[in-house]
Amino acid sequence: MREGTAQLIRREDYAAPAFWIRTVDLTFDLDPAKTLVINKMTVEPNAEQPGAPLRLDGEDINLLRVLVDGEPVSFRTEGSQLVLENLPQQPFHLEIRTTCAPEKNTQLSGLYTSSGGFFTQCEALGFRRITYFLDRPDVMATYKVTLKADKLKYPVLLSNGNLVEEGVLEGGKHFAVWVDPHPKPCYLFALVAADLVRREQRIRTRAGKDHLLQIYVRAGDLDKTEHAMNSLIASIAWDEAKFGLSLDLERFMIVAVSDFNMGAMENKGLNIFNTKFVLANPATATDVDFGNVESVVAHEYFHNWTGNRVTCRDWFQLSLKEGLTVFRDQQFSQDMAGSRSARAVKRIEDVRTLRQLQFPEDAGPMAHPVRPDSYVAIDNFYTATVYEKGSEVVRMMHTLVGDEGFRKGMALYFERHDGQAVTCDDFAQAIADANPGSELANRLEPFKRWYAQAGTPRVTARGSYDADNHIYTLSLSQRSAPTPGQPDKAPYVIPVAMGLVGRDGRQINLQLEGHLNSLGHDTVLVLSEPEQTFTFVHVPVEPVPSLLRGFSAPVVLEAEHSDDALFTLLSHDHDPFNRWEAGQQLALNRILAAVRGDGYIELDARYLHAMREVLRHPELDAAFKELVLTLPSEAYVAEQLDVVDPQRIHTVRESLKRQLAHALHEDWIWAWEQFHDNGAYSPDARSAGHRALANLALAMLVLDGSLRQNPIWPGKALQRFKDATNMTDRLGALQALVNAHAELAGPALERFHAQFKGEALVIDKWFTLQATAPEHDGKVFARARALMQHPDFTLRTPNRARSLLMALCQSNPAAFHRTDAAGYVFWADRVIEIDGINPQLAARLARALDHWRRLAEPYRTAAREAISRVAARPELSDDVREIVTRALQ
Ligand code: 0A1
Ligand code: ZN
Repeated sequence: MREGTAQLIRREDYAAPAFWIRTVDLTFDLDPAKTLVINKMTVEPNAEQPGAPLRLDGEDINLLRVLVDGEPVSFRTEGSQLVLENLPQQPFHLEIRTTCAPEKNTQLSGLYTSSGGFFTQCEALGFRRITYFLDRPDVMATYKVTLKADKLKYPVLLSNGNLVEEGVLEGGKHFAVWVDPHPKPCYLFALVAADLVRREQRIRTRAGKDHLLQIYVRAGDLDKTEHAMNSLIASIAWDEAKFGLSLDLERFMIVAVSDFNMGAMENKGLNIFNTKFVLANPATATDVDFGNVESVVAHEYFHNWTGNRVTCRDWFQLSLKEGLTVFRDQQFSQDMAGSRSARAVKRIEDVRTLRQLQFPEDAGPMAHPVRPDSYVAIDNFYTATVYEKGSEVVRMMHTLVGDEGFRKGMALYFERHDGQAVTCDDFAQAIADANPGSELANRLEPFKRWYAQAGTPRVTARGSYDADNHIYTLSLSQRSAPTPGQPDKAPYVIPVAMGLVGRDGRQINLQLEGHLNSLGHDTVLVLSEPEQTFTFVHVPVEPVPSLLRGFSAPVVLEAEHSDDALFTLLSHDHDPFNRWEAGQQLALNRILAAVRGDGYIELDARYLHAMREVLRHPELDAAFKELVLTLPSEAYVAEQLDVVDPQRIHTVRESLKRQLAHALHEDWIWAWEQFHDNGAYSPDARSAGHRALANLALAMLVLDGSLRQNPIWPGKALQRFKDATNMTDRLGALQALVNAHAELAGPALERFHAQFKGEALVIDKWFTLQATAPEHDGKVFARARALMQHPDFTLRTPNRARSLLMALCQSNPAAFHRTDAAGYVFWADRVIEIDGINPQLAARLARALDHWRRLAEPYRTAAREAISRVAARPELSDDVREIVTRALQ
């Protein structure tokens, strides 16, 4: 275990390395218990730091010998580093032999075994667990890799680049030699040795080059690879068409592994994926899974340019590749979705994720800038802030320079930096320089505060209408609360996309005072001061402002719209995002009033009428309707409150859901009838939308039926569950029963388990479904705790551990936050237990209590005690130590 050293690493301490490693020749003699690694490097002293010692990183590996230009040399170790002094001042050969024990590597960082095969994960600091190295992204080398292993057990031997040789060895072994011509940082190194089968396809790209695409999986999973292959082909075409970026490898491989800490990894030419994000067929994967596979395949593929060809100078720049690549995968998925409305649905989903994960992060003890200033364990900084907020920062640049300007900016970025390890500043500079005179170029320095300052800014809008002169004045102001280590904030540059909507729904022409030209119906205001006023002339009627269209900046907007204004936007706004937003705001206002008041809520006829109108609307897409009719999550409601009582929020939200289920009964039946029969399965956005709305309708009908002891809809759901021909419908029906606590849920769950016992990803769903059911008399918590003892449960497979524990502790506030503190006791025990196995996973779970300070009593005190109990353990990993220390600060 990486333990105890707990050194704070600071961005301002960055210094170039004292040596460069130019070439690496690695030989692996693969054995689960003891793998021999021979690492031959050519090393070049950095002329700017003559005489400095060479300090190589290593972790959990046994050093056998060190040779410089073929001769043994003396060395010392300092902590986990190997230190060599008095080295030649010219380029020299360095050979290091080590061994490691892949089968004991339960952290899943470095070289490890999974289902009897060998796999690697090197980002961020895994390569040092394979061999001694300058384990930092600004050291780039070309790699030649020789793999030797038992031929029967490990028939497939893969590494980065191109296969140049293979053959048999004595003793039943075989070998393969791979050469990657592209210099890369060691975090992009990968190897796989396993018994796998593959789907492959040859393609010719627009650029006229031929490529071989391969997806490797375990035998039995081949029928789940078609969607990933299609997604890969579409990604390749998109990057060529959109940015002129072509695949630079003859061969591009994806390998699926069931033990993996994250989603997937962009190793050069050899992407390694969590099975969850590559395997999908209609029988075992839902529409959401299909969407995730598409976007993760695209994400990893897009990294080939944004991450691999141009990489990060240091890990503080992580968002350079992650924010940009998330932005690219989100744009890609929108393009794949097609229609304007389907694009908006994707945008709404992305914003929902941002608000659910990133906004709370920005408001808690782990708040950090998109480009952090310091860290203890870099693994803790693969966060929603670096990824999702990072993507929003790139999106704002895109908004400020336009689509064509952004394309030019990307071209300049690659022209300047291809083959280099660079910083977030370099990226922003390239986009700005390619667009002289743009709002971004004119305000680049203040814009970059988005990289430097943590916290979610709040924008307040106030409008006033002068009916006599037809003038509408909009005042926008911004403020940002202090975050850990950052008491004061300078103003941000905030693009506010907007329009003005008449009460009758008409779009109002926009013309700013003092400007001759009309701006049409849509414009982007740039708020860069603490407060600014925008005056619109020739406004014929009092408008409702539609602000932050498409969610043009990652801020909290306080528009203080009246119900009237919100109903106007919900029915008439031309921006689908703001239409959805108005519906959410209407629900949120009602929930908050009840939570702050006496806890009682009775839905008003006007709200119900508006929801009915949306549900029955002849033109709106089913997917959009489903989003509007889904209430804001408990987590999002909690976000709005200074003191959070999770049980109270749950009670209020559940009550609202029941009323919506009951009051719209006939309409839900109508929706079910309309959308439940989809014919043959296709994962396209339109069919998926129909399934989503049908499933919501079914859930509402089962909920209402269960409450009224009417067995009709629970019975129909059970039938649907049995007859379903795809996982989306099957799981939807099962979830309707489970979430309504219907009697039929028990037998259905058993049947589901029996039917899918061989399908690990489906069994994960089975655990999650039970752990995320709405809490009811403590039954859900009790059930989840009992499931720990289920024979299929293990803490060693991250997907399985997450399927139960993250589901309970992160995604089910009312089951987790209990007045008797049993949830927190359970949490602390699991964090400690998992930390001994897999610190990265433990640290993720540890974050479930980030927000303890905002909890009401008795939760607050009990949560603090649980965190303190974890923090008091002397043998914690740095990963968990960093999380609990920050939480208690
Ligand atoms: N770069 C990957 C994410 C990733 C990070 C760390 C990992 O192991 C600890 C694995 C994957 C991505 O953005 O997809
Ligand atoms: Zn990424």
